[in-house]
Amino acid sequence: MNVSNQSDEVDAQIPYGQWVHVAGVLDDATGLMALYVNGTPVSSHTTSIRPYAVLAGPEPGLGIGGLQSGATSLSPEYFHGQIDEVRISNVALLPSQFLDASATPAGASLTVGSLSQSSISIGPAGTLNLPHNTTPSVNSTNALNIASGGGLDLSNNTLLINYGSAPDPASVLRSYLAAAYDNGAWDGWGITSSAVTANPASYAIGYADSADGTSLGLKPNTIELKYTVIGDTNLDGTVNLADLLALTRHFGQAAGWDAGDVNYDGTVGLSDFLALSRHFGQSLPTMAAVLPSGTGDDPLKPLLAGTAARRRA
Ligand SMILES: [Ca+2]
Ligand SMILES: [Ca+2]
Repeated sequence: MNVSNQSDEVDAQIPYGQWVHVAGVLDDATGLMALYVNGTPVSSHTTSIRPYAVLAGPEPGLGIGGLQSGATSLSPEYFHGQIDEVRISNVALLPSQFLDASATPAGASLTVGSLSQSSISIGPAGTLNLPHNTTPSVNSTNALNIASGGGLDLSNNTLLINYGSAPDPASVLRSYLAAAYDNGAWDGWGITSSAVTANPASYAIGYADSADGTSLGLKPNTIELKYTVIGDTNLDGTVNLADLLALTRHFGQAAGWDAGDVNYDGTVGLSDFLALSRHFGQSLPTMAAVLPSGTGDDPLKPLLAGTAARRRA
């Protein structure tokens, strides 16, 4: 809209239920006004209209997600959905420029309700966050790549990686978890969890690989990443004899979480045994409330008690 209240517009429809990249361009020199969806021009024409004011002051002449006067009763027209990573440029960019991933601002962060993507790639300054859910969500992808410095916050949710005929990514995923784990602090980059960070003494993100055995109940070529109790090697939510046996079978060997490496250093050792035994008998929060905390207990006491209980059964 210009100073004489004349206006012009370009329109396009966008699909429901998915993220799209929308770019609007007005070239002051030529008057070309264009709208791009995911980098493809969808609507354009040449206009003589120019914005009536600079982008400053009480009426800056720019609204994103609603009309400038959207807060008033005159035009309560808000965008019904989520908007993220808004950028404004002082020149009319070409698609190759506004789609340049390297131009993504540092610290870009995206929160999504759930994930079902063919692949997930997170840049060195990006974070992708799943919300904490009362009933944890089960998400899926075929490939996960996180650049050093980036983060995927699973919170208390599950992610299935169906890697198909691609190389088994277990060791790469372990490196992402080791980076986030940071020797127990859970303050690093990689596969993170705000739920674990809130209580790193009790919980962790465990992972199980279908390649490690059918007892894990996974589809072939699948790795499950799951928020659970430290020591729950088979990801059933409880640390019990099955987990202890998996660990003792692989003691001293190079192995993953599902074989007892619960500190992500790639081998099953004494520190893994002590961590598991500290949490023996414990379950995820719904049951944890009625079970005594193992923190600070003699590691063998709950371990032996649990073993005895299993024998009676
Ligand atoms: Ca278990
Ligand atoms: Ca270990």
